Amino acid sequence: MKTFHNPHHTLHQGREEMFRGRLVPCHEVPARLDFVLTELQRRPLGALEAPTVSDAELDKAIARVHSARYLEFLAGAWAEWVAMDPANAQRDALPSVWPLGNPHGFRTDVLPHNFAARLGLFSFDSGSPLTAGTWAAARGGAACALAAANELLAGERSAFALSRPPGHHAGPDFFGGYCFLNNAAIAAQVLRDGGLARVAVLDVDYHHGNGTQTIFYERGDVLTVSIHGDPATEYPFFLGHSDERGAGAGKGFNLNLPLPRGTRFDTWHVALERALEAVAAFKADALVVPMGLDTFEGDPISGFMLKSDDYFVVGEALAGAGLPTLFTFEGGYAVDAVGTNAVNLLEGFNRAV
Ligand code: OKP
Ligand code: ZN
Repeated sequence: MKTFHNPHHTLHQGREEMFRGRLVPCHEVPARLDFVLTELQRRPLGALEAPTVSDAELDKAIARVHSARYLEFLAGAWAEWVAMDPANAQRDALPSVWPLGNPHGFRTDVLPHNFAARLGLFSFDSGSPLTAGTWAAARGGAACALAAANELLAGERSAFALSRPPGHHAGPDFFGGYCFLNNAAIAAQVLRDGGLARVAVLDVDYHHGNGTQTIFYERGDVLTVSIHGDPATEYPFFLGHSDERGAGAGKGFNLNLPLPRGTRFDTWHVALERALEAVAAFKADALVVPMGLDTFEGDPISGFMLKSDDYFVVGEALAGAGLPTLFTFEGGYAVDAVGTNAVNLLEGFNRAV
């Protein structure tokens, strides 16, 4: 399994996020990726390289998933922020006003001139600081996803897109949940555009993959499945319930498997078996796994009880789908365990293929 790592990830380094009524140091830190890299060097799974994709190919892949007005905003946001006040260069931009809109509320069709208003229009929480290097880092992550997808299209059994910031909460035109570009969705779309008829996404992060669900909700060619903390109590709260089954051509092609906070591996594993049954019934040509390691018992912001050794079993079960499989790197905030847990999962996968 080849790993494509994002050499630009440290350019995104948020200072603080709004958390329970105050600003606290960001949970999503560069060290997370460094721990995975170190563990991969200790227990190699295959070649470890930076992606080499052309700017044109990358722009095209990103634009297949995200809207033009969102991308234009994201690419220019930091320059705008600093132009407003040179002192802003020392602080990150955090949204604080949102156009809550359903069904006859605020308008989202008119693009405000005001920067803070657009920052809110294109986001859904105050936990995701936009920094000087956010765009460059996120773009580097999309490049990893694209390179990994190309690897599968070339006939490889698996590939790993190792990047941060994560991606699965980012939607067609919004950021949030530490995510800016949806790497898993970009990879899935590249696989579709490369000729695969059906692609399944199986999200194993603790948090519901709301961005990915929204991107593919009305499509029957990409199955989205997510196992996550019940949104009744867990972030992102407003999506991820079991009655969300897709709409239009996508009806029947979204599956949510919410589990209560405190869930242990035996119960979690039953949900994984159900998820894999759905993937098999869909007759997918490839599998994309947004790999969050925040299901770990030691995770500081999550509530499942998986142990490090359980990730070997998760990897083995995923390999059992028998599909070309692409992993992205999502959550996992018990920083000094995230490398072990990620490589355990991937090693479990490798052993079983
Ligand atoms: C990202 B991923 C809101 C803070 C809530 C957000 C958790 C994002 C998890 N002010 N925390 O799915 O691991
Ligand atoms: Zn998560």
